[in-house]
Amino acid sequence: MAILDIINVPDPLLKTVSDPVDEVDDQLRRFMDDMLETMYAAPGIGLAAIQVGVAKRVIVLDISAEDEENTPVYFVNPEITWESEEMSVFNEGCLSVPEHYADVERPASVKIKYLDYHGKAHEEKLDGLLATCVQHEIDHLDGIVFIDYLSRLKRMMIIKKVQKATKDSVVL
Ligand code: GNR
Ligand code: NI
Repeated sequence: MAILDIINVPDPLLKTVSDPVDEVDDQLRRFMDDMLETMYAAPGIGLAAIQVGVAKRVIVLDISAEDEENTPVYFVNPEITWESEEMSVFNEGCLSVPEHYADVERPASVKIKYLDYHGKAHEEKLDGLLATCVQHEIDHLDGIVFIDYLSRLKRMMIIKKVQKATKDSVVL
């Protein structure tokens, strides 16, 4: 297992549309294990492969509370097959936009089709935080970061602050 480096905005890789996975094999499972370890270490509740620089349609999530047992979930080639008309607003953050949060409105429930850790196909309806988080992660697979939903001015301000914070944290 390994902790991988997470890239930040405005890294152009975050605009990449990731490629579907052909086969869920041991090599991919090892990569998903590394993604999960990286997500827990960050700490975060979700991670898309492109955030560690790999343009594959893979996401990992764990929305369990700190005092609960870990419940990792893996989604390979996830596709939204249905969205509720009902919307919900959530104050989102992103490991690639450290220390910045903003309200984002998304469908409150979605149905998604995906392959699991073993390559088995599923289709499930998700609500609440899980629905929000999966949509945030699938956006990453399509090159979209939550700040893309904000005004250009707000987005530019956040990107500048993230750039400055990352520069300041470099120990010379
Ligand atoms: O850790 C994360 N928290 C979070 C909070 C609200 C909505 C979405 C998220 S996902 C984020 C981790 C991340 O950047 N995933 O891409
Ligand atoms: Ni994110």
